[in-house]
Amino acid sequence: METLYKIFYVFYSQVLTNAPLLLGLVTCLGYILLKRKPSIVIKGTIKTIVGFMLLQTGSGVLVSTFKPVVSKLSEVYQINGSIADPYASMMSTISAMGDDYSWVGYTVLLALAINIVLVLFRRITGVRTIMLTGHIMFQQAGLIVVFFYLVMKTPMWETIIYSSILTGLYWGITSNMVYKPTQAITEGGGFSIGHQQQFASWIAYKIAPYCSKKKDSVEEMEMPGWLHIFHDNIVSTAIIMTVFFGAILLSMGIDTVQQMAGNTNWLIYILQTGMMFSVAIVIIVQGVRLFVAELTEAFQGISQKLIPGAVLAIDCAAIYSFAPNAVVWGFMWGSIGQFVGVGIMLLIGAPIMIIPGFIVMFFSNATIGIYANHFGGWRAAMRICFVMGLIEIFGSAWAVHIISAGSGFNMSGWMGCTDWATLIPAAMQGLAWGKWFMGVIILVSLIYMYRAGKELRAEERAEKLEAEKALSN
Ligand code: ASC
Repeated sequence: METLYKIFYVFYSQVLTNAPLLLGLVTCLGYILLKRKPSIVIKGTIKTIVGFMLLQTGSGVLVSTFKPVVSKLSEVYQINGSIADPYASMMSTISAMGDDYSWVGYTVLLALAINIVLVLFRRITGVRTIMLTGHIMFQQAGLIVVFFYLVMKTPMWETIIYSSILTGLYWGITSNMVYKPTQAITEGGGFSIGHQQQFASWIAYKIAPYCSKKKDSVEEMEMPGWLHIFHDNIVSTAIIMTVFFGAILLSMGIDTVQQMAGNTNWLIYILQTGMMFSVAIVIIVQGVRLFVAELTEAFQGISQKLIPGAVLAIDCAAIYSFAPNAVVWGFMWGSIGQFVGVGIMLLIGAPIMIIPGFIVMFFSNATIGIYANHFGGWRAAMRICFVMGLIEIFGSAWAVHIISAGSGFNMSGWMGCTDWATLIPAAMQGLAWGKWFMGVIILVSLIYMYRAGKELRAEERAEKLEAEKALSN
């Protein structure tokens, strides 16, 4: 067992959590299975790796530029509490579990196996998506494990088994739920999203059509006169984000802004910060275009020959190039929702406070914004993301409360992303009432699978019929 774990440790620390390499290997294997020429295999692998590294560079620019602004905001407004940030939550998990953190490694391994088994039996389960967003998998499995560890106080293997079942079901089912809407957004890209807000994105996809009568997309807004310049998303992002972050920065007072700007003049710093947002989006969009094109084609090799019918579930930013305006729009309204949420908690003197973190503000709401905008237009995206922003704050406080009430341990960070402020705290609350809730979760999952399986079989029959018709013609 020890040796197996060591092998796995090398795999996860060097490959599974290294998304560019992992996806590069997937492209490479896919093209080999499709028996493509070596030049295509090499070209595709490099483009996937470089494309994903570009995406990470863009995300890095965003996080390094805007995280300090959001942190400063909580410092100036003296908000103390748990920070809604995936990496802070990972740190809390590590500090809570100490030497037992290896339980998380076992859980990732077992949960991934469960996810793959669900896909292998896809004609029964209806699940075709495999979660492959390595760094997220560790953050998520960690939080589920820490919940059992601290609140349920279950012994090692019981913790690992319960956590793996929950995590594996979450990965397989939620990424499967957004497969069809993701296909619509990417015009048949052939992949799904496996990140932190698939359930919320699915809710957005379902309710968006009812949220607004007019379905005008934020990508095709009609602008009169000089406002036409907003049609160019590089320009619109730069202007909107300069005004948005300008307002946030100035609300802290010019002295604070000048202090953050260092030797740069505060006004120029605001302008540069706003422009930087656009820079990051351009880099992300460019990177996504590179690797999505390769991965989509190469993965057919795997879904035809290795794991039949499988679909990859990858990082949320993989859909950003398909709707760059919705990214900015969703982020903006989600952050406003979060700020209002914090304001309400301060007003009512809530005993648990949540400090907004930039990663959640941006990636969760931008992603939900794309689904809401695609299926309900910009008004729906605005309304849904605003509400999701509120929920991200209240739901995170709920999660932190469940853990501290059940164990006395204060999580200094919680994930904060939308599913982790809705679905997961709900599951945790049920489990805190009793282990019998595990049965409820499994029952709900089975009902989902029964329906999804039926749908998938019908789809396959239709495809077969069509193929037969084409043959006989
Ligand atoms: C997260 C997280 C990240 C980002 C990234 C978005 O939730 O932990 O590093 O989002 O995956 O591309």
